[in-house]
Amino acid sequence: MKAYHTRITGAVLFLFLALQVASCWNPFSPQQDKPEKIRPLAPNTPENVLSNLVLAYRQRDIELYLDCLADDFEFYLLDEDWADFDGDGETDQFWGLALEEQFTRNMFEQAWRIELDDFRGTQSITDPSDPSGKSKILKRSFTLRVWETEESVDPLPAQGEATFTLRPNEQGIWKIVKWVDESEV
Ligand SMILES: [Ca+2]
Repeated sequence: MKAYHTRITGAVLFLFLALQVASCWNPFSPQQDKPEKIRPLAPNTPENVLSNLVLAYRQRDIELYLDCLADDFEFYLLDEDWADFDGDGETDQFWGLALEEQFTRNMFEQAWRIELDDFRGTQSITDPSDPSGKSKILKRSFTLRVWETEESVDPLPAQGEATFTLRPNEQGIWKIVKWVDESEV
């Protein structure tokens, strides 16, 4: 599990697995450390959507989080993180929106404290694989810290790089269609 602790994937998965077996968890615990609500930005640029993604983490707002993701969203894992996440007996190199929602909802609902710094980086290029020429690829680095419980002295740190592909719809609303974990191992 050690490698898991260095990346966003790991923090999410570790919490998901650890809390699945924690039978004493109280879903109505008022002790979670939640910040005040801030309004999200209009999702009319790729950069605004990534800002909203960070805000969703900070506010544990699963609805805002899902608003940032396209219906055909895919999260691609590092090779060493490949595993059978959906239990069909086949190793998965990525997962889709349903598992992303499950893992993230679990973390938002159960972690004691979540801190995600602003993404670092400004690169934005046109996605050469999109025949419409509209999709953009943004590479960013991030630092996430997750405390599992109030008693957790040290957070589960996740630092790394991610490449996001975003696509606008006909109304000019941007969503993330692909998130590739590019973290150094
Ligand atoms: Ca599978």
